[in-house]
Formats: sequence, structure tokens, C-alpha cells
Amino acid sequence: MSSLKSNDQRVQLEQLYDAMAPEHLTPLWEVLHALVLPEPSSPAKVHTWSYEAARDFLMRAGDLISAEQAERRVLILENPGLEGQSAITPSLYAGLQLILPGEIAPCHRHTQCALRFVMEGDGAYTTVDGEKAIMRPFDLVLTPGMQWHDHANHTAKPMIWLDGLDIPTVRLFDASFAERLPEQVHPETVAAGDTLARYGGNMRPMRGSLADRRPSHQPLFHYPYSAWRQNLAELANSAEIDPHLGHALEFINPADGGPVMPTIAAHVRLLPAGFTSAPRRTSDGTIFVVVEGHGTALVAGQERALGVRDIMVVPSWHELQFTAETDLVLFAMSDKAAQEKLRLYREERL
Ligand code: GTQ
Repeated sequence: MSSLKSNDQRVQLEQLYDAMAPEHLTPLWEVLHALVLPEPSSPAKVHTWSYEAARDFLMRAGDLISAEQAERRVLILENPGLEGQSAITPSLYAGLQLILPGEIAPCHRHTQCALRFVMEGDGAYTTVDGEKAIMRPFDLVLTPGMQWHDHANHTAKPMIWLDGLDIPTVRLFDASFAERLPEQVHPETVAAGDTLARYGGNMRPMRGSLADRRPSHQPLFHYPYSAWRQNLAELANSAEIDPHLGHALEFINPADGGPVMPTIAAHVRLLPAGFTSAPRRTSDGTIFVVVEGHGTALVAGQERALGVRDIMVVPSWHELQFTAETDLVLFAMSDKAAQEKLRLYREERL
């Protein structure tokens, strides 16, 4: 049957829609093509945040509100295509969190998974279930869902990190639960570094032994820069470069070899000076942070300059190429973990 409608049919259909609207019934045939797309067409936009500019605003916020008063003093990186949604991609949230010397961000836990990627400062910590992860520049620290966490800075300098959470995903499922600990900080249960020693070296305490104290599905929560950067350098020295990715290493959860958390995946890349990656697109909208060096990103035909600590979001199914002017090291996070579980993930190497 033809999809063209006569004027008479149009008028009668409009009357039908008006009549049934109070019953909360709407016609699929008016919206089907926008609901079931032949390929992703993200409402999110490509965007780059200059770290220096964002940092200035964050420091100004630091003069006006304490971490304790705010609970979390964070500037949300809101995608310009997702205004009012506190989202950087349709499924993920990102923000820059500041803890000033002497401050505490009080202890809480929630179903949302969070990762922290340290941008600036050295020696403040996130406490996860009573164990401090002492944070150094470009460390990755996780606070998996429902694990207690507070943040504190007993150093003399501000500490700033990028927060990545699955807030929009949890909102989609209507599954947000959160609670505060009555105390400001969780009692210290073990010494800092204990989990890395027990679970961080491709070993773990014998199952069922008293020493096996972390949740079996999510034991590890600290991936220090000193370790991942060295691994990446050794990969770059020993392996053939991938034309689409450069040298790339994924962070994994040692419990299952999969992504770091059920919804969020993270990886790092090294692109040697002069290298241009071949175009690639993926269904996971991705947030990139420049760790070292500078270069450009070519996305949807537009070139964007990238400097140290700049943050860029590339939504689903946008063709992306990087050019490294110097050696370029990138951190990336996305919802690939969730998409793979839902069998949604696709990528295309062009
Ligand atoms: O540090 O627990 O950026 O709960 C947003 C929500 C950080 C946190 C955010 C949070 C946190």
C-alpha cells in the first residue's frame, strides 16, 4: 500500500490522534522511522573541552562552595546536544571534580559505577570500602557500584580528576539506589595498596580463604599510571602498530578478563609522532583525555586541536582519525562494556 496519504485521510487521522491522546495512545506509523534507525544517529554532538578553561571555572566554584557542602564539587561536562540531561553521551556522565587541601567529600555508595581519571594533583585519595587509593596523575581509580567511597585531600595542592559514571544508564533502567554513611569518612579497614598486592598481579588470595576479602566480581579498583604507561611503552617498542588504533591497551577486571566495570570500558593508546590513524567508527560514544603530547582529531570532516588534559567526546558512529604531532597518549572511556553484554556493539574499520 502506498504510504502517501490523501488530504481526507490526513484530516481523519489527525482527528483520531486528538481523540485518543487523552487515553495516552499514539500512532507508531508516525514515528517508526525515527525509532528504528538503519544506523546510529546520535543526538549527542562532538565536543572538546579545554582543560585550562574548565579548570578556571572549577577553581572559582572552589571559592564559593566546599566539597563537604556540595557533597561532590563537580562541574558536569554536558554534551551540547543533550542539554539539561547531565550527560556527555546518551549513556554516560562525566565531570571534573575538585578537592582542595584539607577537604573531604563525604562517604556514600550508590548503584551507579564510577571511575576517576586523575588530571592534576598528587597524593589525595579515594577510599573504597575503607581502603585508600592514593591518587597520582593519570591513575585510574574505580568505585564500582555499591562500594562505599569518600574522597579526601591532605596534601598542599588542589586535586582534580575526571569522573565517569553510568548515571544516564542507571536512569534508563530506573535502578538508582544511594545511601550516605552516618560518618563523614569510612573507617580504614586495611592499609593502602593492600588490594593491589592481593589482586593486582594476576594472582588472588585462595578462594574461600580469610585473605580473599574483596567482592569476587570486582576485586581491583586502582590502575596506577606508573604501571599502565610502562606497559604501553613496552607494547609500542615490541608490537606492530595497529593502523586504526595506534598502540592500545584495555584496562580489564581480573575477575573475568572483561572491561573494568559492567557498564564502562576504558583503554589507553599511544600514537607515535607523525602517525595518522586510519578512519574507524564504533557504536560506543567515547570520551577521550589527552595524557601526553598534542595532535589533532578529524571527526565528521572537522579537525580539532588536542592539547594535554583536553577532553573530547565523540558520539556513536562518527568516523574518527587521530594525527599525532608529538607522541600522543590518550585515555578513553565508553559504554562498550554494556553494549557488548547487550550484543549491541559494532565497529567499522574504514
Ligand atoms: O564521587 O561519588 O561526579 O556520586 C557524580 C556523582 C561524582 C562521586 C560525580 C557522584 C560522584
